[in-house]
Amino acid sequence: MFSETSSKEVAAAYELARRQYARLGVDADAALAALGQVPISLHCWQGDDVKGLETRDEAVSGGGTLATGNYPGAARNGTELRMDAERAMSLIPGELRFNVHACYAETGGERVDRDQLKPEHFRTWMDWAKKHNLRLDFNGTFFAHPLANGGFTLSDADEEVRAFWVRHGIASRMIAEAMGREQGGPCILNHWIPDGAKDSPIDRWAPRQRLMRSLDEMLGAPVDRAFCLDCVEGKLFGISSEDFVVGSHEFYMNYTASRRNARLCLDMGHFHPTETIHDKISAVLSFQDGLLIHVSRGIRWDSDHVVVLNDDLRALFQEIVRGGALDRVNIALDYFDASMNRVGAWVIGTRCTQKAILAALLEPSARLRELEARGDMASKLAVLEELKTLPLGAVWDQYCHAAGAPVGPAWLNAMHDYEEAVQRPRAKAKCGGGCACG
Ligand code: RNT
Ligand code: ZN
Repeated sequence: MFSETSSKEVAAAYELARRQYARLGVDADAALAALGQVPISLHCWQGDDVKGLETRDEAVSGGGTLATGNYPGAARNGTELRMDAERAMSLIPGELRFNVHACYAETGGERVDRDQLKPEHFRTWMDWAKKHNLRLDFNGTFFAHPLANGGFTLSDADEEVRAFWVRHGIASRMIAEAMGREQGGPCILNHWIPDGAKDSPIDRWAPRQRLMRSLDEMLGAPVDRAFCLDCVEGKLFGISSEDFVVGSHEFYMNYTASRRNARLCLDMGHFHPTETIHDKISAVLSFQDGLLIHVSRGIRWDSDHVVVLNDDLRALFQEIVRGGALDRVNIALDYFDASMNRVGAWVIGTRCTQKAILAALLEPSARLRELEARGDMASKLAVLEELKTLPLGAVWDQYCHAAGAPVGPAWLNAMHDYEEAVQRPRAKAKCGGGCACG
């Protein structure tokens, strides 16, 4: 058991911290208010290791997405998934959105293929979101399907396969539009496709031409952009697409810049292993209106480890905050770890993302810019170093406390109780209900 921090303790530590930040010209109250305006989109797929809710007999490929680990207690159906997400969200302060993938459709046992999906198959998600005052985001699922097993979807040479996935893309857009309409604001719809080749394809050209055509068809379908905000996510490589990915970063950079009907999504794990995305923010936003960020953590490859407060994450939000671009980025989590309690994984990654944003908001960026412009590099560096040891934690605790979320590690008590009462018993039962196994 981790003991709770008293309100008095939180307030006293915050008061001291506030004064320390003020000495550097930082208004901690303003930073907290700004953090409260930044929604983070929680991804449904951490709760069940990207399995989805479809029933199928065929073996399907995850298209390079791979959750490893077998910690007990993963959600086995939509009801459990929502329940777990609720538990996680109760342990996180601030505004949250919820990100649903098309393979989490609930069709009441009926087999509905991906190109036939309709808003009604996400009715439960939409009602749940409304009840919990959450806005939804959405994703087409272009993997884990027999027609994706060949390694290609929107760029497949087989016209039937390509057309199927275009229909799926359009169906996803209609669903996102319906979600957006219902919530009175845009649903961020991300399209990621796994298409690529394991080994040196002779023809890298034709698949890219086909992808371009498919995207034009998909994104040309009449959908109200006030409610459905399309994004496209590039990647460097995946398992089984080590040599060639059709939808590479450069492909989508050029696609979004020339067509202007979709935004770019930058996933922190989708570049060369030592390449980070913070330097790309100002480059992209100099030309484009907005950007979707997939907050993730790769270790040696696109491993989608649970996000922690590391230098990459801090640098990313420093760039966004220094550029005054918080309102031009959408922040969505994208990782999946099956080797730990999934509620814990959600909470850790979300709270760390918020901490990184807070750390960036607690920088005296105007003063730092001025020091740099004056050529006073020693002062700039010294202030940056001073900031590293200022009490970020005390300001964060104040944020949690004010939002009614647990302070410090006390949230782990709730996670453990939930694991004992709800998640562990799942490992003993064959099924959580809602399926045909009886
Ligand atoms: C895969 C992409 C993609 C997925 C989700 C599940 O490499 O990052 O965003 O992780 O759509
Ligand atoms: Zn991603």
